[in-house]
Amino acid sequence: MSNPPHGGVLKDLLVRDAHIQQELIQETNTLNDIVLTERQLCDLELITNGGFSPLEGFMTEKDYKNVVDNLRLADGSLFPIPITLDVSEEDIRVLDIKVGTRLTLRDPRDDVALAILSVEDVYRPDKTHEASSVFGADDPAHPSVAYLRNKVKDYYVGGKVQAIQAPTHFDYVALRFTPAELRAHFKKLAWRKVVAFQTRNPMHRAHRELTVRAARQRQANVLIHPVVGLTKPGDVDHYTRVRVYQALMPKYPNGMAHLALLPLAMRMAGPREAVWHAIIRKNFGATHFIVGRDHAGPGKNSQGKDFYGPYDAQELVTKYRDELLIDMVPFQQMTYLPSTDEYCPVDEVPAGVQTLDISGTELRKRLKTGAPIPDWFSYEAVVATLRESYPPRLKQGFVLFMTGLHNSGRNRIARALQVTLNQQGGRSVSLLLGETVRAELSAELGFSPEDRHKNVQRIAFVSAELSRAGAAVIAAPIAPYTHSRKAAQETIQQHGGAGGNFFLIHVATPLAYCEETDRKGIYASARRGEIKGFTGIDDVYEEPEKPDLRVDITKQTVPEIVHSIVLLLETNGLL
Ligand code: PPS
Repeated sequence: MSNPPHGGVLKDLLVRDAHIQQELIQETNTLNDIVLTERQLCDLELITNGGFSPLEGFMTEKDYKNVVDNLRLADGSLFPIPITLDVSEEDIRVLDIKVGTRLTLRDPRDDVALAILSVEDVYRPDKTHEASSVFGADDPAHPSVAYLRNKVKDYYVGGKVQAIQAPTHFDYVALRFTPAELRAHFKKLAWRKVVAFQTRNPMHRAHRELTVRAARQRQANVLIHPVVGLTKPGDVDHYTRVRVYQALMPKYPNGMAHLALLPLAMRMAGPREAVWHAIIRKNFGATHFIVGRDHAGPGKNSQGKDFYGPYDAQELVTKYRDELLIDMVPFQQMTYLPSTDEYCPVDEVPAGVQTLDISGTELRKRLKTGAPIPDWFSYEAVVATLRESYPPRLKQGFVLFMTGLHNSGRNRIARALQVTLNQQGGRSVSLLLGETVRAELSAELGFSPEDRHKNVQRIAFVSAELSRAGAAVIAAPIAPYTHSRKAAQETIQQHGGAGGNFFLIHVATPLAYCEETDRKGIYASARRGEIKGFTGIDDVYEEPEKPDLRVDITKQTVPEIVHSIVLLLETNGLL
């Protein structure tokens, strides 16, 4: 028998409202729409499938205030995190949002109508108070405080929802279970005790040992219940993580453990989040819940200190144990004992016994350099999966972004470099010369500041896509403006794949030389005013202040310059 849901009744709105689905769909044609944000979408999925029972919608002001101040809904039920639907003043006006309005809530990915909200109130939250009460400090170093300040709109709309359908997922569909489905699954397997394990990270041997230990202690089965909604920015993407979990599952004794994905938008609220996680796991039918060290902690605050104490989460869950009715299995950090080849909680290590650990930072470093990751730390299949997503630097793509005046030697260097990198092999090499891009991608653009900016951003977009696929990209536009180069750098670092390898090379050949040696006479035309807004003549070239490399063909030969770029790549572990 699964654990009863929080509040006693599973609020599976999808099942409850299935019989009126057609009427609701009809009604959406007559209503205004709110297209949900990614976070609201995650929240709605768990509201409608009962993961957030006893919630039946987004919180009204009364519930919200009580949750923020007392971790309770207005009716007194324990609920530690505000689940709110934020809208702007303009939304309120344009969508005519007021008490009694019905609104269609739509999936931002495919525009499908997922639910209808009946507005009970519209209110302006005190975000500063929310930040300090819920997250412990109004400190933007906390990702949810930053989110609250920068992304959350100024008003909240409270009200119950009627479910039309669950969001459609295309990834790992077979691993996604609603609370009702998971409960049915446990029943089918005759699992009476289920210890749930929450994670937003890849799992290694320590996690397998910890969960098996928990199962042994409580004579229970294990539910691996990782979050695949929104986690902390910078986390390993969920595609990679799920492949890791899939690689790990066969390491459990047959029939001991089950993997199910949770579409939760985490808030990284530490202790409050742990209580929330416990409630959610209870709704999914678990009887036990593992709370480890620094559960759902967001890391350091702006003073460089941890936001929460390492065991604050365990303490808060303990405080509410009588209401939670899901047993916490507290855990200390696990550590490896080489002498006996086993894992053990740090507080149980016998005196004088040697221990081994690999920190997250060290693991990332080893993945980056391709250095070995020992068997005692992880499993071959897990490491292989991670290495696929985090190729060592030798296999990562990169972008060499060469900026400089017309006829500065940019194109000659870029072509020579293309040949050198092709000779080296190992990566596909893409050359994006200014003139090629102008002909193939930006044919309709001119040379106004706006058009030049657009042109450079298109180059950045293509470079990032190629680099993410592992290519060596040589981009060589004039790119005369600092802000354009900066934006290009950001795009490539964020979207250019593992490493986000971007190098700015300033071809700093002096204008006089560029002009003197310009056989095609373009500078001469510009001087005569036949070409307007020409870089270096009557349009600015803003010199990069801190390029990764500055070269000049009046001081070095092209082979020397190419060699200095090769050395730059080598120094960065890319060749
Ligand atoms: S930008 O500013 O980065 O968008 O310029 P880019 O696309 O690299 O310029 C490509 C070539 O266009 C020729 N051209 C001009 N350059 C600068 N200013 C003006 N007004 C202009 N009009 C045409 C220029 O010769 C560039 O050629 P390369 O050989 O790439 O330097």
